[in-house]
Amino acid sequence: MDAKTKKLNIITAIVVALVLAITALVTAIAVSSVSSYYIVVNKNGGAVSTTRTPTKEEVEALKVPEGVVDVVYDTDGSTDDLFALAYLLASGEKLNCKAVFAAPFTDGKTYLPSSGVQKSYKAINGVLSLCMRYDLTDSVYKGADSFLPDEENAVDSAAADRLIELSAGYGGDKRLFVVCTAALTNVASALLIDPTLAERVTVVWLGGNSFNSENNRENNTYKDVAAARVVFASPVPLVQIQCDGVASGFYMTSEEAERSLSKNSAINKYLCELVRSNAADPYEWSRVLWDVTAIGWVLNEGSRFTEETIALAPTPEYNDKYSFSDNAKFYKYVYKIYRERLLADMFEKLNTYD
Ligand SMILES: [Ca+2]
Repeated sequence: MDAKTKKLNIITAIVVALVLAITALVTAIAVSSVSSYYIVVNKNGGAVSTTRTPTKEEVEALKVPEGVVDVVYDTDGSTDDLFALAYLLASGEKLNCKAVFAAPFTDGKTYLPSSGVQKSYKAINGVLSLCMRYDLTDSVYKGADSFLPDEENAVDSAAADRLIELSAGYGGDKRLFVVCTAALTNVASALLIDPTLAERVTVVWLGGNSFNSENNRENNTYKDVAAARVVFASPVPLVQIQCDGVASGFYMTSEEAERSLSKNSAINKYLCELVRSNAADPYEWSRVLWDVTAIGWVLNEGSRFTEETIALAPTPEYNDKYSFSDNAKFYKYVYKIYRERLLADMFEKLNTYD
């Protein structure tokens, strides 16, 4: 073999090696981009996969926001909501609370959504007062006094109107974050009144159960399935923190509350008393602070509190299951909560109140 042939062989070998390496790399990227967006559901409604990938804009809109962001909080004022509200208001380094919306609910003592919204409104104002956030007194709005009648008609309310009004200055990279830890009635109504709202806000919702739960019969879902369906079908960027199987791991014991809420402030005393008085029996040592996880997500820079993934959005069905379609939008769901880290941040923030 002469020197020229030897050189040619070496060049050929390098080119072949490069082509093989590039092929392997392209295949790896293709495989990872496909498998990243699979959803596999064992129990709660079926399974779906897709070869579509989200656009850059979709991925950006679903990211935990960087820097200080404006938020509104839509809440039904139960015990965990009030922890979440006090935590949100103490997170001013990151979250600028523009408004709080009272959401409708019903339970064993509250038979009508219209009564529920009044109770939510009262509970929100009680926490604002204990947190001495009198600057927000005029920023609390009552939501819908009934759940959606169907998927086409909104229930008008001061909250829905205010959300649309507030969203005017947002869009593109600067979104208004709508954190909802209740039935999605107010958010869905605002989207039905003004579908362009989807271009200006990102919705973070605590609701629905995990895909491997037996069913999707979860309080924030089944009270207003129509509202959930409107929001999941809308192009609005959506982050779901699922309840059973995900947020259910974010529990706090009474002992942890008593020991860690060490500052003797009015809000800490109130929250501790709520935990004590809501315990059904003396052996109810812990309670789940579901709604705090939704505030945790907006504070989740560097994935310090939650782990999440982009997937095809499911559709909440009226039969308490999810269904799936390859045509669905991409959304984000949380599959893991770092309990101690989130609890520690919440306790530290709550201990800043005088
Ligand atoms: Ca709630």
